[in-house]
Amino acid sequence: MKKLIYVFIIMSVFVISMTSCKTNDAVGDGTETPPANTVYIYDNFFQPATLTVSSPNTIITWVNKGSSNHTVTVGSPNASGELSGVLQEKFNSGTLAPGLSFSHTFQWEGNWNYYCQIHPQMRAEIKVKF
Ligand SMILES: [Cu+2]
Repeated sequence: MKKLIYVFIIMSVFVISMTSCKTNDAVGDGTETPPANTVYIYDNFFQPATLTVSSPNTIITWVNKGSSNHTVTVGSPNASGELSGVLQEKFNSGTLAPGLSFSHTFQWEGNWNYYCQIHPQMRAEIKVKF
């Protein structure tokens, strides 16, 4: 009987610690809708994946809502053919720690692909059409 009680206590502690892990999440859960002209960075995707800009000099802000470092880097990691338009819009946030943000002003029309240098599978796009 004593053994059973110990097992119950250990299991309770385990369940409680699992639960607190879930609630100990100060970062976004990926379900929040970003405000206008804002992209949320999660682990490991951009939200929204495609953002459309329709007026010149629009400032887009990326906010790292994840728990890992990320970057916002124009271009595509392994498709050199897609880099032709990047002469106009150049941006690279460098390493963005959780909670940090980065902004870029778009002045040129185009479909600007970008990705995360730390997680090259993270890709998204800003579509600029005036
Ligand atoms: Cu990343």
